[in-house]
Amino acid sequence: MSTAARAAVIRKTGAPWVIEDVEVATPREDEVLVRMVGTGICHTDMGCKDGHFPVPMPIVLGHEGSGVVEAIGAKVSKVKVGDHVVMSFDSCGHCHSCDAHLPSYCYEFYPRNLSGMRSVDGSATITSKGEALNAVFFCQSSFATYAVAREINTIVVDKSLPLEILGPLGCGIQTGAGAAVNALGIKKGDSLAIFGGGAVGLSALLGARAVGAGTVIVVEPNVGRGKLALELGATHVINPKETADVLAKIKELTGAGVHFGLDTTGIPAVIAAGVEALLPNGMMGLLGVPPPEATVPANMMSMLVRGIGVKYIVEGDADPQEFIPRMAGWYKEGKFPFDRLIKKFPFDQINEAAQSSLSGDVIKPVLVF
Ligand code: CXF
Ligand code: ZN
Repeated sequence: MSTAARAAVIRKTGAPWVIEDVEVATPREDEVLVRMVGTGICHTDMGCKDGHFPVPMPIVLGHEGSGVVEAIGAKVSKVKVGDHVVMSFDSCGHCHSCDAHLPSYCYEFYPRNLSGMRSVDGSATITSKGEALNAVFFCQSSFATYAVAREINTIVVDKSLPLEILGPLGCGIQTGAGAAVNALGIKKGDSLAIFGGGAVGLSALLGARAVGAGTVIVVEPNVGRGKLALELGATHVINPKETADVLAKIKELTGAGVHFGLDTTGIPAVIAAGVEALLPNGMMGLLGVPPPEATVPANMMSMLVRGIGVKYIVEGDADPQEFIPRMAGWYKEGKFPFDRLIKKFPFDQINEAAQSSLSGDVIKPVLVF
């Protein structure tokens, strides 16, 4: 028996979201049915909608969902009906990366998260008047009032937390904070330069602060976002519209440079400056979506003599089952105020919410149901 629901559907690349009446499938043995309470909008949703990432149409996007478990499959053992949950990305659970607790590098990451149908047999989890929709986006397609997820990407959270706003812990916030804490391994006193003060960059700042980083510089042209970065614990903000030589400014502020850099812009010239701002043995983490033909712009001799590393980081190197409760714990302790990044919108205002993020007015829109 399916569940009647409403879903925001994209029928053609670039078209706006249209909310339709749909049917959501009964969960299979390793799946759960979640009544959605909130869902963040991530830049990847907008990139898929507008054709920057190839995804099949028609599609139900959304991959930062939070909600209440309504039903579970026969083999689900860790998640129970009534649990409050956050949904994250799917992984196979048994490849070399999954065995190493690095599921964001799962060898099946793309078919499981971006193909739109169940990877095991190509079946659909949402239909619209009998027509199959692509609705296994990040194994949740959370722009709908109900979602089917697998137990492996469903994370049980503390019921005392504000469930409506927890969804972004499943992607954007995990991506930024995890990049700083897990991938770069920032520790007490380490210095970091973050290029871009959007949801991912500011989450990296929050993560760095939670583990006691020293100097944290945020490079961001939007004045409001720069101000927020200072309130959230950045030691310095550089506005590249007002500072002609950002690299020289970082060196001036720090004496010689920073231990770590994180780029959220995907802009080659920004990455080149970031690499030059690193101290010896420094590591530059890349998170931004680049133009399709872009190549890494760093000078190799300059990297060689300082032993510099450059790495693309997916989903903050996080194992969501471990890292989401860790971030939630920091939030409860008052040292990870990710709620400051969020503005809530009713589900029906999905197009306006996405626009508010693209224009820079809102950092992390969250749709509430
Ligand atoms: C995405 C970014 C592009 C590669 C796949 C994972 N992360 C989340 O939005
Ligand atoms: Zn995302």
